[in-house]
Amino acid sequence: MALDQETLNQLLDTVARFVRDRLVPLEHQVAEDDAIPPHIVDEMRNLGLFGLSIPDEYGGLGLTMAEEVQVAFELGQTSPAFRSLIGTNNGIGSQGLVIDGTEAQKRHYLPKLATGEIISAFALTEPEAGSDAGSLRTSARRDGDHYVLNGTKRFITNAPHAGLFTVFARTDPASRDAKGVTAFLVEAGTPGVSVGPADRKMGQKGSHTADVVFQDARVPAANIIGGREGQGFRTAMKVLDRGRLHIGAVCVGVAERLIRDSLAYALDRQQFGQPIAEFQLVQAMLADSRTEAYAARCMVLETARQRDAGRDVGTEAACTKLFCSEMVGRVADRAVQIHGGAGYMAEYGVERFYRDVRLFRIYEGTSQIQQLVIARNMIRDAKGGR
Ligand code: COS
Repeated sequence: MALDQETLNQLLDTVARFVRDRLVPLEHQVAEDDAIPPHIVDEMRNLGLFGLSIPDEYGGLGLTMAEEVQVAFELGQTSPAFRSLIGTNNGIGSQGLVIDGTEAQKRHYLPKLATGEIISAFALTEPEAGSDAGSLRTSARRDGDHYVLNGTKRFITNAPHAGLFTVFARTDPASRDAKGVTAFLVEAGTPGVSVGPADRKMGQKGSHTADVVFQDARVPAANIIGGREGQGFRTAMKVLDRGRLHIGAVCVGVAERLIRDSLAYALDRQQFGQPIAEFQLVQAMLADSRTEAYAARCMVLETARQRDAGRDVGTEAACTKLFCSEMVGRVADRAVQIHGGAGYMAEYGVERFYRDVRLFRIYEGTSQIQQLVIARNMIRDAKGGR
């Protein structure tokens, strides 16, 4: 149920202040140390940030999508690594359970995810299965009341911190496509589950990804999300539809931050006897960035409202992810350009954002996958399908 406007405004204001006063001053340190200080993680827990999207009957804030994206606009105003830590519990790590889990599964796990007591991760991608997620090879063989999992998952966000994985594995060995895939809830301590060393990445330092390896890991049959085999791929797609909208909102937040910093710099930096903001070629970059960020914000809000109204927004979520992630790439590029030499230097932080935002065009579906989803849905609709 939607919050009343005053409560929502209070929440947005609290998050904005937390970002400005607590997170922004730590951006450089987090990138240098490749770690978020534990006291900041505790503060995030106390603010309820791990449970934004988890229904209130399971201990979360139960935000609607339209409310959640507004929080994401605020969280986007700082290094994406901070958002990434809470991102999986609110998004891909919990939503499979929220959308398709059984009541018992929800009662068991969601309260701990909502408080951040456990961090969750979404284990879909594999060394040989990225965009073609339906071709995944991790196997789950039935053995009495258990399934035995074998395989490797790759680039799994928050894997080094996770207490719970949503793992997509093939239960039908005869299948090669999406139909034979099942989603399992796998606890990190399960014998046979191991996490590799953290990957070294281009950006988003402080957020960690790693391989997750399953070697004869025995998982109770009761941990199949929703209790039925063969539903896993659909669950993954539903989770990603939602996740793509959230990522779009984060892109808007980052873009707005970069535009603010670029404008402040352009007003301050003097060349040829005046602030560079007075030059029309600089103004054009500021105006293009502002226009695109505004368009992106409107797309996110409209799609979120449509989703809250119960519409299938698979196409619109893909449009939003595509536009917002490409948009923030252009905005970050212009931010570097407006900052000139300073934009290239680490101490100003703009180059860090430039590297950080590159990921948005890749994860939760590349731009090319979004294009493919949009066009396929257009063709399906034209033919009178789903
Ligand atoms: N919501 C619900 N169900 C969906 C769906 C959606 N958005 N999209 C697809 N499905 C269902 C289909 O209806 C189909 O079910 P039926 O067989 O019962 O009809 C099933 O899922 C398989 O769908 P499809 O045939 O479209 O699967 P494909 O293998 O062709 O793959 C793409 C589709 C490419 C869109 C998918 O693999 C994809 O999104 N890849 C990118 C993965 C990704 O984002 N990875 C990032 C890693 S997570 S950070």
